[in-house]
Amino acid sequence: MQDRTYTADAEPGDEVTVAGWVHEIRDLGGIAFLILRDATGKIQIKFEKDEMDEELVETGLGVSRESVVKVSGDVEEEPRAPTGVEVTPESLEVVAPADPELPLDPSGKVDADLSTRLDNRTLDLRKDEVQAIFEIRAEILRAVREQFRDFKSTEITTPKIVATGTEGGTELFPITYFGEEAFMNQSPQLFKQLVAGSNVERVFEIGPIFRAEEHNTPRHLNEATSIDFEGAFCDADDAMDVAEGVVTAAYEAVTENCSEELEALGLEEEFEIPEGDFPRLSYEEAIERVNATGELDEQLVWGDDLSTEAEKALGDDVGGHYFITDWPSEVKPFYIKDHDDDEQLSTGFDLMHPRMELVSGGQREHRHEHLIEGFEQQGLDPDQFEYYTKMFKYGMPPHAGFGLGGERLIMTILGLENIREAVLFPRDRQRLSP
Ligand code: ATP
Ligand code: AMO
Repeated sequence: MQDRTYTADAEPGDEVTVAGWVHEIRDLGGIAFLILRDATGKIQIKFEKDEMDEELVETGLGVSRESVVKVSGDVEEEPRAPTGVEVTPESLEVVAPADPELPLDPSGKVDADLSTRLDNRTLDLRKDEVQAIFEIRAEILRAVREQFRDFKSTEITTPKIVATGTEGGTELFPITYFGEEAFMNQSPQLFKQLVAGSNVERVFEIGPIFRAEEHNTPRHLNEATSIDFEGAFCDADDAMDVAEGVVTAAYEAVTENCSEELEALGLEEEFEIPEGDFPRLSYEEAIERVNATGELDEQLVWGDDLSTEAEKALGDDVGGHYFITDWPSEVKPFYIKDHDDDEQLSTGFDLMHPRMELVSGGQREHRHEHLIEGFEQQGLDPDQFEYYTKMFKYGMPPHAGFGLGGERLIMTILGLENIREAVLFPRDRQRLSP
């Protein structure tokens, strides 16, 4: 709309046409106000009942909240108005009326539970604090992309319909692909390796992953955004450096560019960039440290995965981001390389936020014959993965990488209680629409 002025740009003395949603109507008797909201803010429209055209006053004050209206008039300074200016309307058009029975109150005066909010996302997104999450999400993804570009990585897009799983057979969504069994991809893992093994060398992808997780938790989604990196001639330490750089860049970008959004979320005071040099604990040190907290009913032994309670106890103990390195080979997937001098010990690592795991990664098994053995050890048929393994016969350099959960990053940065708050239209066991 060429003739439209954003509310934030309306200056005293201007003649404007503003368009947006009816946020509130305050009728004080002789005088009444309509607060109009658009993407840039709000503006007060003043109705002086005795001095203005009766039909205009009736239409303006009769319109239901959240209807879309277009108002033309003069902007004047008014210190008592919420933004210091107001518009005296000359004409008002109801562009799209809203049903007076709203399923959700966008002014936020009445709380709604998450499920009602997600069922009515358009109305929910009219709240400043909800919009702030998605503005920050966009800024985080921008900063992450830029950081990867600074690391000389190329953004890639890999298929989401695939023939094989990589992250454990039970978490796959099967689909039918022209009569053949296929799956929604759980991770770009094998594809990013295939590209890093060309002389493109360093790649990243920000894209959806699909996991048929049965459990309903505040930190799992069935469709999530994975932030993946893979670099040729990198080892696990290099990949950890990149992961730390990307996570830190996200915090820095939010601090620098999202002050209004942080304020809308009430976070402007407490927001902090994590201190660099995240500690790197070996798995062995990590389980010893968890056991020493005395928080667990049962002591962890070598080979155990870290339960949610164990992650929490360790997170409280460390008090910030940290890595767990050198996991037992048996708990890591076939593509993770073992240490050359100890094949019980892998190069796999996780990056942890005190509340949850953010990243998994490691150096990859790049030697063809070892890779084939790895499949067999995990009970997988290497023939099914031939499209992947055969490229390891034609000059596959050592390489390493990681996957970072995009929503987990946003959730931990903003202290959100539930991962679903970081997704516009989350997919979980109960939710397939909207
Ligand atoms: P005016 O002389 O501007 O019409 P008023 O005080 O005579 O103002 P009232 O109907 O008595 O008009 O105002 C009721 C309330 O609305 C008062 O608390 C007043 O401060 C407030 N108010 C009046 N005009 C505005 C305005 N343009 N913006 C915000 N608040 C206003
Ligand atoms: P992993 O399976 O650990 O590793 O996934 C990497 C990161 O993705 C996030 N994540 C999820 N977030 C929300 N809901 C889910 N269901 C979900 N599943 C995973 C987590 C997790 O740390 N291919 C390897 C990565 C690699 O080695 O490069 C992989 O997918 O934050």
